[in-house]
Amino acid sequence: MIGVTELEEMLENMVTARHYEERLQEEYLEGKQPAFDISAGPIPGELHLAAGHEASGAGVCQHLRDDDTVTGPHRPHHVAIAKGVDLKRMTAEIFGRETGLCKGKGGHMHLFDPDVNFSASGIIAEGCPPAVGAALASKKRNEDSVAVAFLGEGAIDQGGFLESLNLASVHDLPVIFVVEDNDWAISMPKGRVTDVENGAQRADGFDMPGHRVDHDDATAVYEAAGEAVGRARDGNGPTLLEVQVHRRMGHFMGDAEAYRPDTDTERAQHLDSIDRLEADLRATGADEGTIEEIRSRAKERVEDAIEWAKEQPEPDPEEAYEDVFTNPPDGYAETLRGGE
Ligand SMILES: Cc1ncc(C[n+]2csc(CCOP(=O)(O)OP(=O)(O)O)c2C)c(N)n1
Ligand SMILES: [Mg+2]
Repeated sequence: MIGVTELEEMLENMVTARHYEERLQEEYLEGKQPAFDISAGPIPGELHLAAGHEASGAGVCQHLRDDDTVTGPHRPHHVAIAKGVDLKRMTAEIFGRETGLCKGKGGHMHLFDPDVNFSASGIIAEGCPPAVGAALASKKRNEDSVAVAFLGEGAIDQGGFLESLNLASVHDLPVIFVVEDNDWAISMPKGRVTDVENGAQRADGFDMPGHRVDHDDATAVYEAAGEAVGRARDGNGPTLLEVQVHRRMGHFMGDAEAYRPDTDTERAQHLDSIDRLEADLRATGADEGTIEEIRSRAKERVEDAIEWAKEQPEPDPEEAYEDVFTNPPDGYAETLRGGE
């Protein structure tokens, strides 16, 4: 049974993520109009927001420690926040600043924070093999840390995902695969590309438990993830979880969503996991003051991170040639510069 502290912590992670993304949205649009110049403004490049996905990140990560590994999806902010990634350095990364998690070279999809073992990638299902690798390392070292890979329902037909399920199962590895089902892969509805309605059924072919949480209910995710993480930590192998979430916004900022029926967008905006979690918290006797305190603490943290990030220096363009390879041969940066 979930405790009040866990409910409060999950709510704080979720409202932090929601407010963070609302603020990123405002910052992102600055200078992009009228022709939507994607490279203009304080946040250059693409931006994929995860409003409506918060329950999955918060419910799963509530069970994790810093030494557990998480590989995030291409809309990574809610998971990163729940895993405890440094919010200031993550924001600096999104704003392309030198003090960002990846020195401003990764952008919002490529976050890497070794202090809490978090990474994310713009390549869908890419996080599955590294999560399996982290779980294998944990097992070989006789540790009880676990690994979690987050991916979207549109990525469950990728070879990397299916191969990862097989390796995880055959070696009984402490890894959990979390599929965030928001019904869409960009403009592609799930039913047109995937044979199963319930993605957790993919587990059946790999002899591992598969469980689907039908509503984006953080408490239900917490319960399901508790079982999966406990099983992995106790040395009993992998689990596949699928969580129904909702895409409250376009696939990325600037997506006109002409392919999406209005009723679907309205439905997603109506089903709010944050309201639902607040109701769960009230049911425990929590007063409005406690909820208000959580909300204002989250907002303050977000504002501080954004203000700090915007004051950070931009990287020297010459730096683009550094950190491209691991253990590079001498002089490689000069070769990339054109051999001068
Ligand atoms: C291997 C690979 N193929 C294609 C893409 C282009 N792409 C980016 S996001 C996306 C759809 C992802 O859908 P889903 O996995 O359901 O995640 P969601 O965006 O809905 O959260 C695609 C096809 C990619 N990034 N990586
Ligand atoms: Mg999707």
